[in-house]
Amino acid sequence: MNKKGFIFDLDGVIVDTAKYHFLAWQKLAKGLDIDFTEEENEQLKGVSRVRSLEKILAWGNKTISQELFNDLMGKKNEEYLNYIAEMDENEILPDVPRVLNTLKENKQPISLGSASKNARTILERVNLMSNFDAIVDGNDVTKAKPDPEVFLIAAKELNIKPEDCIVFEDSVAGVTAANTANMISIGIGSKDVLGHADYIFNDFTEISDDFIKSLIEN
Ligand code: B16
Ligand code: MG
Repeated sequence: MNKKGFIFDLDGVIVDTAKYHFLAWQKLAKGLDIDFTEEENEQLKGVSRVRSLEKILAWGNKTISQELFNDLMGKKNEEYLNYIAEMDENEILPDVPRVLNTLKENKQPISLGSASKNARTILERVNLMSNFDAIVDGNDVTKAKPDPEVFLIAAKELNIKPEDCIVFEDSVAGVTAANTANMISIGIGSKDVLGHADYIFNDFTEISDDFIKSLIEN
């Protein structure tokens, strides 16, 4: 049987932690007198913690000391950790377990490819650790999405060529990273946001087992 590398982003693909990132950043931004829109928040999806704060400060035209910057990063993460501490299996997005099972039944290698430094904690909370042959996250990369580094490391760990990898992504930056890595990109979300993906679905309920099998075979 053909072997492809299936790489899953975490936030917004397996679980909806994007909403917790948004809440945590929004609280912090308010404290700095910065307001940002839902549309601007799209630009923070898949983007590293450092880069996210840089963007928020730029939107508010604020410059701060390195010390305060580090302090704010710590505060944001504390806030975010409070949210994820409450997570359990109920937060896994619909039909993600079915797709993971189909891949397992067809003996396909699976990796996580997330920008988050909290990825392992989240996978443990929702009890999905054992589904992954490799986990590549924000602790393993030096360059954040849209740089393809995270996905290229995942391909290497799975021992599959980049052009034989398929990436599930909800973010603009992540789809760009997958395309740059020469992988097939599957956007999970709206066509208006992820128009540059090879395929786009609103969520995993729209992804049939037959479609997964066609990805394996072609
Ligand atoms: P952390 P993903 C990304 O995860 C999030 O989409 C992004 O909003 C966040 O800033 C980034 O992880 C870093 O997360 O602060 O937990 O290290 O979508 O790549 O799984
Ligand atoms: Mg994401």
